Amino acid sequence: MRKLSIIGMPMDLGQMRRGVDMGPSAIRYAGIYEKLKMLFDKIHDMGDIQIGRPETKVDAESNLRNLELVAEKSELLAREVDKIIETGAFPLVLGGDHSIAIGTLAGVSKHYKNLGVIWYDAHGDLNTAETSPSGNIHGMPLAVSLGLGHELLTGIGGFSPKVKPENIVLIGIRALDQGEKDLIRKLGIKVYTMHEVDRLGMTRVMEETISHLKERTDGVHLSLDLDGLDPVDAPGVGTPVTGGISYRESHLAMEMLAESGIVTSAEFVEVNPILDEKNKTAMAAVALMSSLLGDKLL
Ligand code: 4U7
Ligand code: MN
Ligand code: MN
Ligand code: MN
Repeated sequence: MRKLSIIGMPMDLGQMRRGVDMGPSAIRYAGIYEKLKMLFDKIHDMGDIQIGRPETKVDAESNLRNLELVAEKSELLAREVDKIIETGAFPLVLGGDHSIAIGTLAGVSKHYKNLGVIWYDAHGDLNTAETSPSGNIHGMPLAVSLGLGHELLTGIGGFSPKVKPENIVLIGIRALDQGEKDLIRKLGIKVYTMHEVDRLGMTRVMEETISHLKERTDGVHLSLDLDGLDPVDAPGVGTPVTGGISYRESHLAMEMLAESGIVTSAEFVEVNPILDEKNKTAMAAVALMSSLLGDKLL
């Protein structure tokens, strides 16, 4: 029996723009249940993790915004994702800003010795407190999952690291900070920037990504930041960067992942309905989810 569990993580503590906490609600409103129900025998929408939202507090020592709350709430998400996998369902997490990936990956990676991660994003999200220009934790989740960063974050779930550098593939990248570039070179992380997407085409990018991960991983998590798409197709995001992946290319990527059967969990993050145009970005997210989970045009 094919089961899906949906969980909302309405957390906006990892960055400074309000509104991304309404992401799960906007994605549900875009028809997630209707679109996905024919693809599964059973869908369980678990609702949202309770976040609450006191005013922002900057950690005096590390300069990280909302450090303690992000850590506390990530722990809750990790536990829920862990439980979903134990029930045999596919976990689909709705963000929230990208700091939620810290919790998702903590929950998922408990179940895989060699978890693969596809990071579909304009950004690398590979900053630490030392390299971050902003102090915003949504620019750090991939570094945290590699075991780099504040121990309150890397220690979530009780173990670290969650993922090995050779099991990560970044796609759609076009805005890296210097510290992120240095880290990518140092660890030899596989990155398809927009240059490679343009040059090779999305077909080849996905063929290479899939064969790379198939060889070495026992499960693959897709972390899809809607700002990986071009702002024309996904305007409702907090940190848009022009020159992104198109809606059609993104569908192709999801369809190829569906065909490969390698993806074992997913999250769709950074949908900000306040900045959106008539819920366009949430609707794109739902359409991409349905391609990823096996919907076909014919
Ligand atoms: B997102 C940034 F400096 N790199 O660290 C930072 F440009 O989850 C942006 O990908 C991070 O949207 C963007 O603050 C995080 C900045
Ligand atoms: Mn991004
Ligand atoms: Mn991101
Ligand atoms: Mn963003």
